[in-house]
Amino acid sequence: ATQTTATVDKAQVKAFKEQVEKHLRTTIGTSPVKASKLAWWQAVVATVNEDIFGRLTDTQQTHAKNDTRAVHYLSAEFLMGRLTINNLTNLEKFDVAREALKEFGLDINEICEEEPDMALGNGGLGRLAACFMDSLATCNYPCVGYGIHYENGLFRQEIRAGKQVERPDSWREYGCPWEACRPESVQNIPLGGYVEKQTAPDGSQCSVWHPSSMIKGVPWDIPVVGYRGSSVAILRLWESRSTEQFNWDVFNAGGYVDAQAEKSLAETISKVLYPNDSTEAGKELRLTQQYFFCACSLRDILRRYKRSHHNDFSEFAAKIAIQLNDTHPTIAIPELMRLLIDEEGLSYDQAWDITSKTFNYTNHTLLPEALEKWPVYIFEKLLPRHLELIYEINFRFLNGPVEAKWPGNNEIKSRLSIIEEGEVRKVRMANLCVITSEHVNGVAKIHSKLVKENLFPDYAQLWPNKFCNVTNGVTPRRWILSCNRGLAELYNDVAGKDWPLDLDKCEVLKKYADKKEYQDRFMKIKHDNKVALAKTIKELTGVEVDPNAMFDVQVKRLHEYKRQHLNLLYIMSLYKSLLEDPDQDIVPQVFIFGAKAAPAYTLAKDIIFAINAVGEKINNDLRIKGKLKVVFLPNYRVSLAEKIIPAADISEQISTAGYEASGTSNMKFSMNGALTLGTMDGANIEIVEQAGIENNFIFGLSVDEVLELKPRYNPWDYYNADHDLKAVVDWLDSDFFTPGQPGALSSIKTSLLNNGDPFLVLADFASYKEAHQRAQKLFKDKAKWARAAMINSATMGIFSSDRSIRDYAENIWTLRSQIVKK
Ligand code: DL6
Repeated sequence: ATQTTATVDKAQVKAFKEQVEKHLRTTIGTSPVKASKLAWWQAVVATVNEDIFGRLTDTQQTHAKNDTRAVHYLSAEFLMGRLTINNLTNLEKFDVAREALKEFGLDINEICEEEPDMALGNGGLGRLAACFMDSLATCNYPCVGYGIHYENGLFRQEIRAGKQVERPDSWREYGCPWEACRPESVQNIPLGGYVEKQTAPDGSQCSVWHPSSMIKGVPWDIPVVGYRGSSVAILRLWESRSTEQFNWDVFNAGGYVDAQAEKSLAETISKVLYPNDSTEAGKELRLTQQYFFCACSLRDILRRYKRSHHNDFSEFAAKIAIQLNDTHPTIAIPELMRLLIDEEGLSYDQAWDITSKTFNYTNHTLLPEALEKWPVYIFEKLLPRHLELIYEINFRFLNGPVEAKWPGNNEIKSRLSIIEEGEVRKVRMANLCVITSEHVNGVAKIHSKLVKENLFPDYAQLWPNKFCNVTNGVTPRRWILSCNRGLAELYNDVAGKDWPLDLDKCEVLKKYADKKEYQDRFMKIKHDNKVALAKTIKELTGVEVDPNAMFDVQVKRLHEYKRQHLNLLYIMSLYKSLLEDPDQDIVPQVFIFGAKAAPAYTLAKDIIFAINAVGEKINNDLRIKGKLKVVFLPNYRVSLAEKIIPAADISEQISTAGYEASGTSNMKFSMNGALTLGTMDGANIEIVEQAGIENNFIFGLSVDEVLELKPRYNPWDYYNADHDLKAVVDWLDSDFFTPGQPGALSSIKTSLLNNGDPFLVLADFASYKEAHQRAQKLFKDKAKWARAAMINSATMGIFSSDRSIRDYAENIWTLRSQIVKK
């Protein structure tokens, strides 16, 4: 967050200062002379919390009184990042806090650096959930976010000798001052054991679950402040603890000591976030995590519902909407059925009627390896009663709607069944979601089309109206207002101060896109951000970069489908051409990467190593006169993104078409005036619809072309036909970039040639190179570049997550916005 020139009310500064000092002394137990930066930060948070908690009570009272429908957003991930600057901004107190701290001789940005990122997510999916919480609060929708209070978030990445090393991320080592524990809402969750069939007095059969253990779920609430303090939403995260009854069998057998040892097992459940992005973990612990937080959340939902409706469940679905953020919380479906039938005494039909009107499911990926399937034997062991209910749901589905539509068609039945037959029988979680949910949505237009037509075509025939699209969005409060204060001020001047609530207002900047004065101002903001990022790059990597160079950025999880290796091949070819002709007139460029690889994803880690090795060589090669730099910023995370994105000239969005469901960094980059160099994939398509294809650099195969080419694709054809491409691919095999270690980068070549290049990297290489040439040419024309950057930034209104949330509220959740009364 950079400085603004806004004038600040002196009385407010004085009051804020007094509060901070009071908290420093009475909450933290220190004094201004002795306080560490951490203590100052804690005192600032305590000050801000005074504002937040009052507003939270007002919000909850308003929602309880109105008793309208509320959405419950179930997500295994919430990638919240840091909260201080965002909360100050949303409460419109940032400038006041900055001035108050300045009077203590402190720099607010330095103080806020003390805050650890809440990295409770892997990437896009978790960050989307965080943006949605901000928008739900800002748009005043009744809601609760439910997730897991992981003790360790996504790992901290270190780069040692060019290689990724994973270290634990203990984000609350010294406590998290934003969160409040709520012991009054603790839940006890049963697990394991067996199911006994019993005959009821009326002769009917019923199932009684005898769990073998209980886990305690302790809720931690994190308030999410809406912009201008509108309402305060709650993110409730569950921490697992052992109960005394954790293992009844061991206890009953007199095993006091053994039972204590087993305590740690219960506590393991919320210990760590699985660091897999786009691949299922398939581990027993992972299913236990999913079940644990869903079971806690549903009990919490039922408890609140029953406060005003007692045992009358007729209004349940009218009051409660539950959104499943991907398949991770699918187990909530049989758990709600179980709670309604076994604990509340409803019939199966009544329970199904409620459940199927309550749930909705968002799909975030088409990658087959990410669609969760759980072995039946794991269910038998952990959740035997749930498995029984899943069988029942499946039986009724296959013998009801499927039989009616396709009588006697066993092939279709086996495709649509929740159970996958085979050596290891599996539960297909996505099928359970689709069968149960009222609505199934994808996250960008093209993705939703593929979900309907390619992923679930039979279901779409059965229920065409179930499938819909909600294009993702990002919160402009964090992704412009908080992280790019210079640009925010420009928008204040041209669009008025309400643009963070209505991003369409920014479109007015288009009118100024041809005016030199505004172009200069816009590019000066960008330049200042680049100067700041250059400083960060130097601190983090030791590499000096020139802020006048073109900053070309690819920051996202490392995955073959995202094609960081395509980018790398291009950099190598550029370097090669510079070695051949060091005096050629090219635009100086800095290629900036940030990416974490899943710890077991070897090729992804090899690509990180390759980027670092190539960077090391290029950055130290005096022959190319600094025209090219390559930096890999370690430990990419939300707080680093906030520094990188405002400073980018080029946003690399280069996934194989059809593989990136939406992307959300693409939106953040465009909002901040970067031009997209990308494929027609995910939300890139909608971005260029808004900003104009002529103001971006689109290249590569389209979705249809990829689908057509894939079955007959032969990477060798491209390798043999393109001299430059062949040279750089072969370069990977040498020890040029890894002196003394020949073959250290060969796995990338192998993946491209011998393993079939599943993501068509070589097929898109020539077109990618040509797009870069277009980018360089435009960058040389400062006025034209400024115009294109301004148009990109001005036209991103539809990518505000407020728009996404309104789409969900109107088309999926049927929610009404509630004005919070003080
Ligand atoms: O919808 C949020 C985000 C999309 O923008 C990305 O395109 C997509 O890759 C990501 N999906 C996942 C998949 N994880 N699982 N399962 O993170 O979702």
